[in-house]
Amino acid sequence: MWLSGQATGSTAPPVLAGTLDVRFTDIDVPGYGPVRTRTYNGSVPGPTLRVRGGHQLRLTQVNGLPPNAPSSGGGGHNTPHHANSFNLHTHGLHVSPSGDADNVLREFAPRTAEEAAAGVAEPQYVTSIQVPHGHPAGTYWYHPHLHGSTAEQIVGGMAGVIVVEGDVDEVPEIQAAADIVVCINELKLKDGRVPAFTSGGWTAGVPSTFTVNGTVNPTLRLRPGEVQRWRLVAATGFTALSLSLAGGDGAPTVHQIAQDGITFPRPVALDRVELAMGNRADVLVRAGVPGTYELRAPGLPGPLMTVEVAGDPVVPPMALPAVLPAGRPFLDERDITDPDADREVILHADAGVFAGAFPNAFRMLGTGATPAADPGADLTRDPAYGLFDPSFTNHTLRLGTVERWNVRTDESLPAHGHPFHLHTNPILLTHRNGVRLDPPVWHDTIGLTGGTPGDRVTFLVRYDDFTGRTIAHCHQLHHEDLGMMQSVEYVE
Ligand SMILES: [Cu+2]
Repeated sequence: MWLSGQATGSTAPPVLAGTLDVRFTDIDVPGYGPVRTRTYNGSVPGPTLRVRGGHQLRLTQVNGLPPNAPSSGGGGHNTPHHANSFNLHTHGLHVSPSGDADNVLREFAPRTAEEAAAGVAEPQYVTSIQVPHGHPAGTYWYHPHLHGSTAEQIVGGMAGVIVVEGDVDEVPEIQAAADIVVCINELKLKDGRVPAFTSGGWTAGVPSTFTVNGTVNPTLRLRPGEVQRWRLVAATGFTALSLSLAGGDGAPTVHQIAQDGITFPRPVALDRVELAMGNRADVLVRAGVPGTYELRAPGLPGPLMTVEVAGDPVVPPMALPAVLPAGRPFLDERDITDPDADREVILHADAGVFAGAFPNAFRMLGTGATPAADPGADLTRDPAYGLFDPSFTNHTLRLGTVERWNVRTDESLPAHGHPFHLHTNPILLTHRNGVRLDPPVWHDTIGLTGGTPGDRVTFLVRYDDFTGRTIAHCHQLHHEDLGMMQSVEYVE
């Protein structure tokens, strides 16, 4: 086991400690070839971390990357910078965003050139996270989240899965099913390298290579009548996935049992599993007719995974559960603390407005937008308006209150999806384009596709347990690095 539990006395919580070593590594990506990239512990994805509510997760991170280059790209903090600094985000976990916990405002810098030349040891940084008792059991993930370097690092494969174990695992039908992590990484590679992120055209100019658990199109086998539990993780930065199992009428059936780590009240049969960048879905896959099937998504160059149904049938066929231990009670509109104080967020891009290598402005407007540099000037060319400013608080959120947010995209370009992600507290999607979801669905990231300006979602959220400063942002990682991000502060 990579993580080791330590007995720390009768009253202290178990500590799960481990090291994440980050450096450039030569790896082989089966189906692609040799790659030199920044990794966690020499693999893509990084190790899967398994924890339970009440555990403390203590991760020592070594920064073995080369010194940062002097700032390139010609821009300020809303252009890519510090490609060899990172930090750690535990995406979806309801844990503290402060101190040395899930704090994305820290920077884990590498040695300077002078320190490296002098033989100073590689720096180490500790992330220490107390997972609350009763934390929803399910599938989460971790990745670096330093503003300015997030995209370049994640598309090199710096991402891994966190499994929170708990009640849902004890459901007999789920306990009987093989527990399989399906971590989908979207790598941006040219000649086996992630090109330095030096222009706005970078994302379009470099094709995406999709891997599942580090391999292009691996094969997974099920027996007829077998049920497997797949933990689907969209560790992608640019592409939303509309997943289906192709290959004919006999393809395995798919029932979703959780979204973004939070278990549903009952399984939901689906033809497609929609995953925006950052989303997870736990599904029960039941195989029937022998054959070869493919996990596919439109727009991808090939299948993500081949699924072979073969071998002796399981007799009798394995069952699906009828009900599940719902991961979190729903909120409803009667819980809203101040019905006249909805928050509005508009994801808005102004194309071709700046000089230099990054001409597009990816803004977050609406309630609490970052103020314009000059309110009297042309806002479409404003280098500040609606862009991330770490010194400005866009949203002050009071613990114990329930609020409604309306998030809309203005995006006319199909390639520009803008998934909305709030840190620290889960968000309950209640409406898409004014149509109520029944039942509503807990998320941490809600997809809004491009090409349909005016698309909007409504969610409810209660701010619980943790004070501190953190962020809300677009999970298209290029947009986020370019400033499509806001500061939120959770206060008593
Ligand atoms: Cu975006």
